[in-house]
Amino acid sequence: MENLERKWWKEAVVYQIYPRSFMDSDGDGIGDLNGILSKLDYLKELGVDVVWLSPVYQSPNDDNGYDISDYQAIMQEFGTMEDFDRMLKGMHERGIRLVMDLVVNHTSDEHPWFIESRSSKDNPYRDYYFWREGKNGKEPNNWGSCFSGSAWEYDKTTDMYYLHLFSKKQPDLNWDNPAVRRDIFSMMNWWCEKGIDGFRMDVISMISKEPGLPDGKLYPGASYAFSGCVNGPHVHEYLQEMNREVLSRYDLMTVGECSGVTIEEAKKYARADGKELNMVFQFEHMGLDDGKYGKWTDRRTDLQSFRQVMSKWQTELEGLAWNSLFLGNHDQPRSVSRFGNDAPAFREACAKMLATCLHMMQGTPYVYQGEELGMTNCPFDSLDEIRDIESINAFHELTSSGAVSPEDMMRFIGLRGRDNARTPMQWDDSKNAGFTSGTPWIKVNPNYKEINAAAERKDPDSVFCYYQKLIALRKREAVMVYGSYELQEPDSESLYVYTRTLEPDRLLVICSFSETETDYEIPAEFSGAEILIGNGKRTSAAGLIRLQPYEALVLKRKMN
Ligand code: TEU
Repeated sequence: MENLERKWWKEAVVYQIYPRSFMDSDGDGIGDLNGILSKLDYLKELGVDVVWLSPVYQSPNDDNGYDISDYQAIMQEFGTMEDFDRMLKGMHERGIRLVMDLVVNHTSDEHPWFIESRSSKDNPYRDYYFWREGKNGKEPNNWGSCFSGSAWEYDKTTDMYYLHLFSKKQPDLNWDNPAVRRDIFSMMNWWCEKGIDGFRMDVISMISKEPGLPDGKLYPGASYAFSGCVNGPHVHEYLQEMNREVLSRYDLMTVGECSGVTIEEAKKYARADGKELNMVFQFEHMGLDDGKYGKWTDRRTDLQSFRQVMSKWQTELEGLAWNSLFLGNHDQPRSVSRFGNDAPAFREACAKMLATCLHMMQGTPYVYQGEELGMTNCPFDSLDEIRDIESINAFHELTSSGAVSPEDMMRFIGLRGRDNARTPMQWDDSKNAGFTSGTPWIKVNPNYKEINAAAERKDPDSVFCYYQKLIALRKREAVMVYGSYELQEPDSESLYVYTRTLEPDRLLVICSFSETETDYEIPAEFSGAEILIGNGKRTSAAGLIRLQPYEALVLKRKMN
């Protein structure tokens, strides 16, 4: 089977760092590169193989670095290029590879390309972006921005509009222009020559726009339509070109952030023949708790649909493309709060159970900073505590139209807002959780006295030590990486059970999503089998067992 081909990036565990919130070395309240350098031994101790670093390039920070004004310079708040080189060296010395965030669907409006582009209609950079005339005194089409409002901004210099699928300070690059592709590929080669080990590609599924930029379907009551700019007509062609011009020249790990990706599309982006990317982030399991106003709701993901979606991706990509496994990142709420139960009585068991459920699947697992501590969502008391442009814009849009009350909206932001993942990393129980000696740029989660790295590193029963074991296990057990997945108990109301098989090894993974005890009959073939890992006190498992709330248990047997 093709995906059984051994690759380092299949065997790796990736750790995502959101630099603004990881560690501040100079007391300005903002995390930085020297802060990361000072914590590399922590990452080594955890055992991760790869760091994915969210953007550290020069940026006016309208969207915390996802709006880049210079791709080849480091954001001043984060340090200098020398700091970067030292950090990269420090990672490599510890056997950790570095994957950089590549944000090339758009630039900042302060990028020199855009400054040129907006200056006149005949500027050589004009076609680096999408400029269109207004229609009847309105925007050129009905597309909405992912961050609320229209996707078009009027610019009086030339009396035309430019496209921005995200904030108006993030104009979309025109990938149909060969000069844009050439400049991006040359910038990527420059980073590769520096010795980085890969790219996580921001909204790469959105780079190719439908010719003519046609209106989208407008739903009743909505002011703007979905642009439909995902998996556009030339996206695969452009990625294959990128692969030829850049990726194939180095030994890299590449992962495309592909909102709106279907299984069929994922098979193209991440095809085992390696013509495009190694893997994609798909978002189907991230949308199961959406409601009428998208993510702004208090709906929760139910086990049935979660299991069905995860299983579909597990089985349908098998042998054809490779999965990325994640339950959280800098855009999502904390996984233990969202998919589990962060009440003190359950939090630790639940964080360990979710980690087991994810890391035992086929694909490359991602740990988002603090997830290895079981960090939770943050109680935000008012809009002034929110820093995220998406949440702030959505608050104004949905409350001013009367669609959602301010109280409900704050509650939804508390459940689903991106800032939940962006509160400072909780290092210890000293002031500001040991993140900064200054004033943190965003609220510190008040639970840092109980939940922090210093305490967990000392406690063998902690979430941190459990992650350590899980990561170490992956190095020893090829079946965790390459085994094929098969769902068991598809109708169970509280258990997610599956097997992994790579002859002669077979694993049975049992995860309870219930806050009460659940009885389960271990299948005969696994009765009495070795316990590989589990979050309970159990030393053996045979016949009928009573699972504790949120128990996880992995059994291993040898086939004859
Ligand atoms: O996110 C892409 C994306 O689709 C987001 O709109 C995401 O769905 C949303 O944040 C979830 O609510 C990427 C980055 O990860 C994000 O941080 C950036 O803001 C965005 O692109 C623009 O660069």
